[in-house]
Amino acid sequence: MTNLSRTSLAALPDTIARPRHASDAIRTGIVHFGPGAFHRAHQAAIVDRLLDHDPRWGIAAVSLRSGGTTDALKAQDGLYTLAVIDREPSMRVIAAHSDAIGPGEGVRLRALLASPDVRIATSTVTEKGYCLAGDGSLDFAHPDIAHDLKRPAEPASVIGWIVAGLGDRRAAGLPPFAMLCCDNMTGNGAKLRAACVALARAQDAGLADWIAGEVAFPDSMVDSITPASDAAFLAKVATELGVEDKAAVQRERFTQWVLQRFDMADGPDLASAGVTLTSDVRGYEQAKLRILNGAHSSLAYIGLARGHETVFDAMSDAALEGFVTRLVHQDIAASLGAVEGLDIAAYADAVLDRFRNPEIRHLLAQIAWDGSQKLPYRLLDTTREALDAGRSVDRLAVPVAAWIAFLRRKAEAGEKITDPLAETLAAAATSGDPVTALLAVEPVFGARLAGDERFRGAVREAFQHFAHGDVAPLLGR
Ligand code: CS2
Repeated sequence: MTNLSRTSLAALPDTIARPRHASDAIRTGIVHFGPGAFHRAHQAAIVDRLLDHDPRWGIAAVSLRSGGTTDALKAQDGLYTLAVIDREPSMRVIAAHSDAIGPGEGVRLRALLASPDVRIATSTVTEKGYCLAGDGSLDFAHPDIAHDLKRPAEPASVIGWIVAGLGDRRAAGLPPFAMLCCDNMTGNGAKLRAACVALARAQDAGLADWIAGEVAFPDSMVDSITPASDAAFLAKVATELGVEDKAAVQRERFTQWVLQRFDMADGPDLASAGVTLTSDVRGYEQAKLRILNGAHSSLAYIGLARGHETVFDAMSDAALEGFVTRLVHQDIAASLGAVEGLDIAAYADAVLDRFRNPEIRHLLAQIAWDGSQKLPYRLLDTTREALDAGRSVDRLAVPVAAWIAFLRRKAEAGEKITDPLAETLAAAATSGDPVTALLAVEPVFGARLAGDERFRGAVREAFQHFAHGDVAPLLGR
């Protein structure tokens, strides 16, 4: 079967929506680190709309680690299919990528980051990709950061690349690019700024000051449920298109990008493509992380213990659905202050409703990845604030205990999990007292939670239920 490409585009069936803009007019204005499924389904789909009326913002997709996606994009002239999975499914070809840079193409990446046409860089490298320590600051003990300090001209980390790129621009007298972090972290822009300034400071104080003073790192909230593209999905796309598409992605219809307003003379009109620009994104960011992602991780760890496979399956388990609904409305909502323009209860209901979409097969196992990186933002900040305010943590302890039980099951079965702390977690989970050993993992729980007797007691008690396969009483809370 031939590939999707500019040549095969014309022969696609009429049911597949084609790009509205002429791809030969597109110039590269954005460099994106981490062109995984989420980026291709979310940001690139929005930029594709922007390109309809402004050709300056084509995206160069950069993969620092594995070349699978960038190779597919190169072979397909940057084109791929976005399938919106809904009661009325639809498919559309996205043509937002004007370039693709894989591992080993550092010279080209360096040149691109220094191009005057490139005025924005963006990233979706997942939480662990930023090499942050438990307190959210740059982890100088991380092997990639240690490497970047020794060889700043050939960085390994995304932080190293951003700093090198900004350093070249400063040396050339060019204005910096704006750096937009699009990962699920509280204060994502501020964290990325602090990390870049810290790395630069260790190399060149002048560059660190310039980055701190001149570079925009707006915070953002990104949202769209994007299940991984499995073989069955890719086969379905090939059947619909009549050509093969190795970079196809699927997502729900709902999509949202709330971005802190930043100054850029003659910049892109992102609002015209559907981005919400606001002066204060923190409230949205926190509500989304704690409600949507907090509920997701809870469904994942508790749902896997109950033998479920997908988010839809877990939401069809009445006891679990009831538990998560109370967790979200009572415990998580109580931790959120008022957010201008957002009705928290209605937002929570809308999120839970999105989880009930029967067309979406979103694997709990996918959400369960990288728990050590996700839980702090998703559930543990909420828990710490509940303790500080004297509220109960009995329900909040349940997903934490479920995570510990998940780690123990996996370690006992000899299955390696996807998590940068996998080895530490497996050793703790199989120790004689897994709750104490896990709560002592400092980058995840920090001293405050690890030392709190109420929290420890609640997690210990909930964990016993998971260990004895007696989860039902917990879900009645
Ligand atoms: C999910 C997120 O995989 C996960 O951990 O919770 O990818 C979630 O689907 C997105 O943040 C939704 O916007």
